Amino acid sequence: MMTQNRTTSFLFGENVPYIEGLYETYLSDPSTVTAEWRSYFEALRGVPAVDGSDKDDVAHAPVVDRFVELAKGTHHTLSKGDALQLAKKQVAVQSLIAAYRMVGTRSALLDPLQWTPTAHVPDLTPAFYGLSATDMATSFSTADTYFWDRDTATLKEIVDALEDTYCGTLGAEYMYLADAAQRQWWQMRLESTRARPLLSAEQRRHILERLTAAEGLEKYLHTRYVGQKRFSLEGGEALIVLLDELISFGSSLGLKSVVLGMAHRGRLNVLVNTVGKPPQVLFDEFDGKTAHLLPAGDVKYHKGFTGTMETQHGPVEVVLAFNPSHLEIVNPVVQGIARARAEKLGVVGDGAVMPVEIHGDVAISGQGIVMETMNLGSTKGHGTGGTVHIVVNNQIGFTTSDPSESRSTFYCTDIAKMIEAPVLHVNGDDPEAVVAAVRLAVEYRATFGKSVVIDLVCFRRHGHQEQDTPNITQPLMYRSIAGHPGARAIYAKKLMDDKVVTAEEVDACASAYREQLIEAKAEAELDIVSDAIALPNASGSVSKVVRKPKNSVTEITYAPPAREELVALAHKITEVPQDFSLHPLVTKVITGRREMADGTKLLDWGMGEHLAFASLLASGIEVRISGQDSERGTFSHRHAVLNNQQRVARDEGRYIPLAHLSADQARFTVNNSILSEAAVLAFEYGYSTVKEEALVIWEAQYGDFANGAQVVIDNFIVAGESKWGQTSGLTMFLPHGQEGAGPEHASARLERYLQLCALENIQVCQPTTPAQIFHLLRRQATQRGRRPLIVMTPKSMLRHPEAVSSLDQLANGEFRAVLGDSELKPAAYDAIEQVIVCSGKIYFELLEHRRKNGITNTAIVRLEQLYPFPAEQLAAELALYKNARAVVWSQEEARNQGAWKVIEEDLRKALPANAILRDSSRPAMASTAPGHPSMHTAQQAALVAGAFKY
Ligand SMILES: Cc1ncc(C[n+]2csc(CCOP(=O)(O)OP(=O)(O)O)c2C)c(N)n1
Repeated sequence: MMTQNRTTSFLFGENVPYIEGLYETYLSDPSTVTAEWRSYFEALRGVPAVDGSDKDDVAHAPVVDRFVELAKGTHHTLSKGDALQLAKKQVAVQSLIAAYRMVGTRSALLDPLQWTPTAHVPDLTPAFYGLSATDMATSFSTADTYFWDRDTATLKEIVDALEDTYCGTLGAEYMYLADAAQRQWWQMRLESTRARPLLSAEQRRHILERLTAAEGLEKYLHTRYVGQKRFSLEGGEALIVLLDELISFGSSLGLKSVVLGMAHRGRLNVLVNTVGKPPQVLFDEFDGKTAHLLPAGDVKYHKGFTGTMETQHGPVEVVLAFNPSHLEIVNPVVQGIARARAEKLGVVGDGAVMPVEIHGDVAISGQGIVMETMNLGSTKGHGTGGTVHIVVNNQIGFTTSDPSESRSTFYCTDIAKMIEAPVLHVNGDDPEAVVAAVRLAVEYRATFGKSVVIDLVCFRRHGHQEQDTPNITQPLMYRSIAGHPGARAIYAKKLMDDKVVTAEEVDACASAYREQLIEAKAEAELDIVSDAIALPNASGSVSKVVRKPKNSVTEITYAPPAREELVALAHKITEVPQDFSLHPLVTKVITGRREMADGTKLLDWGMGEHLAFASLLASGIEVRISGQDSERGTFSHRHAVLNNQQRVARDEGRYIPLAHLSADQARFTVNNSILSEAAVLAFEYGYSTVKEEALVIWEAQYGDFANGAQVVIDNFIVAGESKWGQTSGLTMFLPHGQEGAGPEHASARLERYLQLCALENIQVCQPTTPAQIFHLLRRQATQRGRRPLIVMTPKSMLRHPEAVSSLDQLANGEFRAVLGDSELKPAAYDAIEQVIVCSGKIYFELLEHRRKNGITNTAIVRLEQLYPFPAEQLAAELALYKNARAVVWSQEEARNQGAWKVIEEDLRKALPANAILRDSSRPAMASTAPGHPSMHTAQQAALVAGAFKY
């Protein structure tokens, strides 16, 4: 109620818009305001019109000024209660705006099938905040917090704008971003445009053309290859529009390269319509005409390809990574490829290389690797400047369509909130909204270097694959799908209604695409497709040469550095900056290394490794190591990073000797990584496929923890070359050895790696001296044919007094797959009645036993490489012992584990004439090692003694 002669003025700034609005309402219909307001406004009628006419004044400024004048006097003022009421309403409006920003997407029109009922969201109704229908015409302030071209708007206008912006076919979730600048960025971008893109007629025709291509390819394949699996994209054709816009719009912001990872769904379509794989090649694959160039090969919907898309702003390279069937596991591989490519192009951190992960709605919410990879994405050693995640959300996963079966989150994308990635949900039937979403996503990433998600809500026209009958389990959903005309038809109609295209042009577009395919098919039938183009590798180049497995990966193409060079490097890596305060334990390590450099002390494992790295770096070969504690080393042997104990800030006082060898040395990177084996190993694998020239090492804390990354080992590391021709020189360090520390810290599961060996796909080694690890790493970095290297690495042996080498052994030797008995003189050979063959740390225990017991009839030979099995070298070594009647394989692993069962046949072939073969192992176990230290000790003693029994 307005009363006169009150001293409290309502004319404080916040009320001005309200009164302005009320004044406008009064001007259009004086009866709609209360009598008091009416008389109040009438009092203002004497105010001259702005244009000097005698018309009613509709300009606001003079009115406001007049209010102020009035307020200064004792005329009309608003009662305290009314002022409060007005303030409350403005707050209510602000709350409503905030709710739309927060949860508006819950009532957005996202589902092309309208299968999910649109939610009633109470906090999106004005009534929830005490606003009523009579408030709809009232004006409120929209200044500052609302990105619109006006400072005031009626409540109705505000609600309409919010509905358009947040509840149309594009829903946005970003309010959980902690950074206010980023939230405002989204508000500005979305609200100022009502979340619609500005598109010319030409751009709209282009969208129709892309939808036509997406649908056209599937239809063509459907009729040509009836019943053949292709994992059709139909229902999600907008993906092709999305990717097209991602690349072309991205290019306008400096994008140079896109690395895509995706599963089966729509992959053939993306290969042809986005990446540029010639359809002829695809037809050859369907026709089973592709030459068997690789030992195994793979199905067509796992294949990768590299192409270039020409855009207005220049070419963009598009890489689709090879992937196995195992859903989502390609994500970290894509990250590794992207990081390595960015480093190669010298553009890390500027967004020019963009990883794009395409997920299924059921897979993204089910597979843990999604979270692990997201967690990797912004770390120092593994960051890629933001990933664009796209979910082809067809609302079904094989036969599972009810979210109550497939997830516990509201949206399938909710995992992305963990990394505060904004999520744009968009209806796949509205390709223009898809374009809006992708532009926002790409610009956001380019601006903030952060990840972003596009949830493309669509459907799956056919079964999981084309032999599947989806109606069995989803009758209702598939009735709805049967009546859906498809995104292309819907958009074509829209453009026809808008007079952007004619019906004839729509038909002509479809025929033109089909004609292209028909021509390509004819070409494929003439067999003029080159096989070579089917084999691009992840480095982005199309490999024309298909490698056949080599005969030997032990071929050495390097000479070790001369002793003086090694000594110089050894000194260099022990230099510490002035005023740098080392921890006493590190001082001891560095002092020890100096003595090794001076030749007054034999080299330990840490020094062997360090000198391998240093010598490679000095000769221009990059070295990169990642693992959970790789800087120091889990067992404190490496100390690749020195930490100033007087450090005053978190990011200072670190010194990396290996990075300070010389100005022209290669890059050295050591990363303490996130605590994920699968994601980091897969990342390093992807990285290594691009940086073929580098020594890339992934290190497990204990070897057995790599079992969480088994899928990476099975599907990429051991099989990538056989399936895809994708080579990698990745090295895995797996601490291994029975030391009484319990079941989970004992075994790197050597047997598993050996079981995965074939066609010289990998190398499995277990070196026992610093010189051997030195030469092995150098061999790995310099040998011609790159193959992954699996190294069983030491724990206690890191400090074993006998596991030492001289500088000469580094300067003169080479890696030896078999080490003969170094304690025996040739004169003693004839007395040898049995030869123990072993691998790894058990050697030192056998040696000790032999010495302690004065045994003279037994030789001990070390197998330092288990695969490729050094058959000739071992046979030659064993043949030295003419009188040997038994060869004993000694291992500390249980009999059903370790190397024994896998190499038994190889050992047998290397036996000298008349010798028998037996083993001395730990008894077969279901676990890897005893949990009781006393049981470990007893078993260890028995298996060592058992090896000498004759
Ligand atoms: C790790 C893993 N588990 C199971 C499967 C078998 N599989 C293949 S596709 C699929 C459903 C995936 O659903 P979604 O992620 O929604 O993708 P869509 O097929 O619907 O596109 C399943 C379970 C697999 N390939 N990988």
